[in-house]
Amino acid sequence: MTPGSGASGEGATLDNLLVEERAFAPTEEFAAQANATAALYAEAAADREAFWAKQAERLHWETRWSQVLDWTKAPFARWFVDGRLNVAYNCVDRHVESGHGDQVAIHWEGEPGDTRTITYADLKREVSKAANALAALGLRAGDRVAIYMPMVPEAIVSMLACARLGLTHSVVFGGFSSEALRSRIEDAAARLVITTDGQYRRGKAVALKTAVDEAVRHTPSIEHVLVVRRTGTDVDWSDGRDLWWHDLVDEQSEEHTPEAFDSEHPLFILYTSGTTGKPKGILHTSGGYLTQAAYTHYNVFDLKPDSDVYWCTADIGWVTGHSYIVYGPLANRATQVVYEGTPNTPHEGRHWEIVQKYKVSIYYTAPTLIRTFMKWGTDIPAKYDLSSLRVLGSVGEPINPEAWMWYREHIGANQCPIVDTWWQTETGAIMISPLPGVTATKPGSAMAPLPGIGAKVVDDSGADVGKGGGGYLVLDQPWPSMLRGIWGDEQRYRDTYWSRFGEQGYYFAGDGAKYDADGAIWLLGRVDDVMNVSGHRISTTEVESALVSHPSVAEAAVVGASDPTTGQGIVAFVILRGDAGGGDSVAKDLRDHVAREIGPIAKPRQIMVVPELPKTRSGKIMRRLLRDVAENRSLGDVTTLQDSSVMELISSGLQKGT
Ligand code: 6R9
Repeated sequence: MTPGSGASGEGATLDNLLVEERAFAPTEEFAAQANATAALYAEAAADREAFWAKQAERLHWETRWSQVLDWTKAPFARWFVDGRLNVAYNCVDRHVESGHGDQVAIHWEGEPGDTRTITYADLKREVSKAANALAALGLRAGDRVAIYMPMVPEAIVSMLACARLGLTHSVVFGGFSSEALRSRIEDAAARLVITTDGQYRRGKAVALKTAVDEAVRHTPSIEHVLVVRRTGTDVDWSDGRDLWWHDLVDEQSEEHTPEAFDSEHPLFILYTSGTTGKPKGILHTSGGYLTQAAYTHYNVFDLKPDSDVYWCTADIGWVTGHSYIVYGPLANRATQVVYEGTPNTPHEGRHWEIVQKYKVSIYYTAPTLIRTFMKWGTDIPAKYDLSSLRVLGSVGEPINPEAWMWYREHIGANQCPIVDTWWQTETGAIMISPLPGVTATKPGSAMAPLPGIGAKVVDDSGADVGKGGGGYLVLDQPWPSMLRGIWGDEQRYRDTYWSRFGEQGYYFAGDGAKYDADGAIWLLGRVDDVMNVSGHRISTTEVESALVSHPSVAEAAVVGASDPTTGQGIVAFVILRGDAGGGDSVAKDLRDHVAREIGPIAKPRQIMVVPELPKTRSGKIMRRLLRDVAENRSLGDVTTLQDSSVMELISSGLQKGT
């Protein structure tokens, strides 16, 4: 945390921050058909454990639990104690057994335009064959498997095959380097890596297996590399170690009997880049995780398995892909679109073309992409028939009210409820979100904890700040899909999440938040993104929202740079819209605009017009690097940047005096 980031602390908060008077009540029509009702809140409040037990009933349990929650060894939770289930059976087989084998599970759209239609019966055959193949390699329940693949159906099949056998998967995003893969394989001591020969990126086939070859040279725990042929790219081959998917998996039997595992059996490890040090292997288990993934997916997206076409644009390399492409939707028998490629390949209307083609009704994406769509222009979505859409979702960072309104108007035709869903890799599933059909939404607010979830905003001492107050977001009750630890590092788990408010026993999420006058929750970004200017706390998000609300600005990133007078000074990096003029007057206009929107205290000290912003592969702006630029330092570690040339572009542009 930066000095003085005590989010509630001494400095006066600005009264006019985030004054948002627009609210959108659900339509009667939507409410009448909604899965969720207001009664859920009361039910969960009356008896939380009974409420979660009821949610767990949506799954098939081989053996029922004897106890809903064991929290006696806090912060290590056990949910649905002694219950036994098979996660893959719940996501696949039971839908076939209930007569839905012919329902499409996945409409897969490859980047080059090739497609595959996979029904639940197909999925059952594919997962069974893959499970037989992994078992034939000698893998046994509890072993770890690394999955390093683009968004091909075999990636999902691989995850489910692991779940079916009780193997713990560790999916590593296909855009990560071989070094990132190596350190993750090593940390988890994985025995197998599943990969592809290559992957498509912006219309080009690029090698992927080469990165695996490099990584496994240093990871003796790996016995085999299983390779799916995707691009036809030439690969080096290590006989005995390397195996083609089509040789090994295709010849397997389509029959495989799933075994039930303990509710707390490890399902997956997913590494998150901590702010410092080595990535944390976040551990999730089976019964509680699947219960909350399914419950939230059903209620937050209002999923109707018989009629909806759902599309989550995330990659399976991120937690959103785990919970809202694989486990939640498949547990709920969704029909979904899975898209392999980038949103502007081969053209900037690709997403809307896909929505039109498959009549997508639920669309879940990230604010960074929404702002990119804004930058590309409203005429692009306007060319497509988006009338099938009925629910829109957002995840990953606070969504600026401006982007929220654009999403509502230009994608949702002012008809669709928008669910801004706050959660983390660590929480496993959505925690704070409106319920469509129930909640009146405010643009930019995630609104309230879901039924069954306890979240609040507290000050430094752990006291609830109350309406109108700001501070730290904490989770004050254990939840079924909570992380069960950091792989191999119990102490780091305690230190990172449970020591900050140890006395109260709260989980520290690392996000700043505030309640508005009505008690709605507004996420303000990570606490290390909260600036302190002359004793006033100002969130980078709030200034960014103000900037983006100016007609000339397409995207903005704000950092607090150290300042001898004010502690921190606000430095803004902005990308202008195509039709906006540059020049000195723009910087002045924008500074005045922010002063008008928020208050003179929030006026950026400096505005830098840049062609691009540095982002991680999951689309988060790397403020750390911008802070380096703002403070005239040499750049820190750039290895997690999606595109490492961005920083050169920014620096060279600034030297030219733009
Ligand atoms: C699901 C995911 C978690 C961090 C989290 C917060 C930010 C996610 C948000 C949001 C505001 C939302 N975040 N959703 N902030 N509003 N709706 O993104 O997981 O990659 O672990 O990131 O992302 O800062 O702490 P993960």
